[in-house]
This record gives sequence, structure tokens and C-alpha cells, in this order.
Amino acid sequence: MSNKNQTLGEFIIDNQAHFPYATGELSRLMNSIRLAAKMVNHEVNKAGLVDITGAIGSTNIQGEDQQKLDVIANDIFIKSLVNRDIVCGIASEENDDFIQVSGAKNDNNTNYVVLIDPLDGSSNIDVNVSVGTIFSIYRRVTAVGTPVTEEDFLQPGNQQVAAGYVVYGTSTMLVYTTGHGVNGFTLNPALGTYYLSHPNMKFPESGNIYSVNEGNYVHFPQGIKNYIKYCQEEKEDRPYTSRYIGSLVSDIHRNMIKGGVYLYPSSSKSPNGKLRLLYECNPIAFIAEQANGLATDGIQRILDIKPTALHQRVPFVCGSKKMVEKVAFFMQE
Ligand code: AHM
Ligand code: MG
Repeated sequence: MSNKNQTLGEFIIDNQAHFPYATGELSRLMNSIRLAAKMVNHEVNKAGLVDITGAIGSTNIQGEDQQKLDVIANDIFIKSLVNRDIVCGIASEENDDFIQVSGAKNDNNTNYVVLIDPLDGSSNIDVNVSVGTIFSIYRRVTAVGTPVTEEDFLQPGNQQVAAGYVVYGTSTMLVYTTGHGVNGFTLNPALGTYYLSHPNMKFPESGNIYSVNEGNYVHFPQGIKNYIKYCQEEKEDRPYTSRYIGSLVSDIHRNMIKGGVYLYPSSSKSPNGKLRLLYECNPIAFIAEQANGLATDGIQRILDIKPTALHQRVPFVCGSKKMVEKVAFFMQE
């Protein structure tokens, strides 16, 4: 049973038994992500200040090059997972290839791989708009004790054991699922503690927000164009409201609370859309389904797509059930 104001640490321990292989390994892994997210939050919050001190030259006080925040966030998550000896592999949107975690500190005796987009929407940083971290956790499919292979990462999203996102917004929130609903925790920055602020999050069945980059309209398939026109029609509860931050986590987070649909469709310029199946779409789709929402590429459930490459892109439609169904109807027409 969750109670409001429970800390994330307490919640993880209390809910450990939900998990089929409750050895505490997944809890330690979640704790490590929780800590890394706090460190990234600290970096994101001082983004403007770093720019000021870096304005004189491109090097910092130690003579090192100023790093971009997405690189810093990537380093923080990777170090925190590797140093705690709790994963056997990591794949990141920032790295070309996956990382085998092995060597002195790890004999490949751990069960989990993590896939991560350490700082999504990072082009928004310069203008003080919310960004996010997205993560996804799977049990490895290759034998424990051997180095991980690509097979461990190319699992369909329906095999995820946990997924979550952190939104660095007006407040910082960590939202995650282990397949037993979705819970959101808000960081109290003074204490450095996350508290359960949004228990059992659910997408409303329907809503009146559509979120899509309409600048790409001319490149969209006819079905998407028709859906956008449908959203703008004056009929029943329409026209809908258009809200697009351009920061996936924030757009999804708002739509989950208020009711809405997010679309990043294919276009004549990018036939597979923009978003990455493994680092963005699968974890968000798992959360959406756990919160009574849906996620599709227009033809099939995102979570059932069998990945073929680490950085594969897919068209993505996600949000309130009835709205996603409506988009799929237009796409298939
Ligand atoms: P990124 O991984 O390079 O940050 O790109 C992902 C972001 C999403 O957060 C956002 O929804 C989308 O790109 C916005 O793209 P666009 O500017 O094409 O609308
Ligand atoms: Mg991204």
C-alpha cells in the first residue's frame, strides 16, 4: 500500500516483493538511478550559471573543455550504474554501441541491463525549458556470468521489468513503473528526498490536447493530416488545444495528467519518425499502458515491436486511450 508523502526509498523497499525475482537487485538498481537523477538535476539547475562562467572561453577552471549537459548527464548515469556494480550492460542514446560492464568490479554476475536517454530534449536547455531523463530496465537473456551481447538489448518493450522518466521542470519529478501501475515522486530540493506526490497515475480516457510538431505538416502522411484537421474542427468537444513543448517527457507528463495525445509520426523527410524505439518509445509506452493509456506506431503496439537495431527509430503515437485509437483509425483509413 502506498501512502502519500512516503519517500521514494521507502516505496522501493515496500514494493520490492511485487517483483518476481525479489533479491533486492532491482531495488538497488532503482536506488542508483534515483541518486544519479539527483546529480543530473543539480547540473541542469545551474545550466545558466555554467554558461556565464564558461563565457570567457570554452574551458573551465581546471582547463578542461566545457561539456555539454547531455554528455555530463550521460557520464553521471553510466558512472553511477557501473560503480555500484549492479548492471551487466548499459545502452545509451549518447553512445554508438552498448557498454559491457565487466572487469575488476563485475564478473557479469548481475541480471539487468539498462537502456537510457540521459537528457532528452537537451536543445531546450539553452532556453530554460524542461528536459528529461528516460530509462528502461530488462533482465538479460544471455547466460549470467558471460558478457552481455546485443541480444540482451534488442528485446521487445513487453519484456521491460521497469521503466521511468525524470522531468526536470518547475519541480523535479521521477515517475516509474515496475508493471504495477505508475507512481510519481517529487524532489524536495532542500532535503534531496523524493516524496510520493502522484500515486497511481492514470491517463484520462480521453482529453482535449494534441501535441505534434505542426511545422512538419506538409511532410506528414495523409492520415495524420486528416487527424490534425479533425482536431481543429468545430464539432462536439473540438477544436482541441494544441500544446507542444518539444520535450517528450514534459509533453507526455502533461498529457498524462490532463488527458491528451502525443504524435511524432513518419514524414516524407524521416520515414520512421524521429524518436528512438529503445530509449524513448518503449519506456514511455510501458508507462503509458500501465497508466491506462496506449502507444502505437499506427499499425502495431509499440511494446510488441521486435527491435532490430540499437538506435532504431519508429513513428510514435501515445496518450489517452480513446485519442490514440482515433489517431490509429485515421492512419489506417
Ligand atoms: P533528442 O533525443 O535529440 O533530445 O530528441 C528528442 C526530442 C523529444 O524530446 C521531442 O519530443 C522531439 O525531439 C522534438 O523534436 P522536433 O524538434 O523535431 O519537434
Ligand atoms: Mg532523446
